[in-house]
Amino acid sequence: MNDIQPMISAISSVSLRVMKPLFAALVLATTPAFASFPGAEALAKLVESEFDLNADGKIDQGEWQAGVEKGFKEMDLDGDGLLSSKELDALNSPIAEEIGDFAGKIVAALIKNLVLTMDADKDGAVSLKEYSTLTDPLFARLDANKDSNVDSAELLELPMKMISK
Ligand SMILES: [Ca+2]
Ligand SMILES: [Ca+2]
Ligand SMILES: [Ca+2]
Repeated sequence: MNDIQPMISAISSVSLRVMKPLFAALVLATTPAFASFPGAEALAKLVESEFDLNADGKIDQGEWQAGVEKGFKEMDLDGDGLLSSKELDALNSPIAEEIGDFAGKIVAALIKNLVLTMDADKDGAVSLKEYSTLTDPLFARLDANKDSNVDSAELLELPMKMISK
């Protein structure tokens, strides 16, 4: 896992966008490098820019849901409502373009493995419903002050909250 450390630190906010912010957060959360990763702030800004539709500086439940669905649909290339392992493989080339072939392959494989762990019914693909079992409780965990909004400060905890139970 330590081999991935320099690659993770090479990830720019541009490649975070390519990876889809929530998946980038997963990668950060599950690598030992994430604690020192300078991109937690970049990631928070990116999630905010993609999710905060009315630009009031915080994400409410509706915006969260919409952002999660949008990211899911962007990766569901054939539009069948499932993320197949083939569709996850398709992340390879845009990520490789950002951080190089070798690192790109590793990061894409990491994302693929993480996503497929959500495949509860073991049909080899992840539905939005399965995906939501991760992202629904995540919103509540992020909303530390329980005001039904996730603000920029709360978003900084994203990688950490992603793996906490
Ligand atoms: Ca908002
Ligand atoms: Ca699909
Ligand atoms: Ca809050």
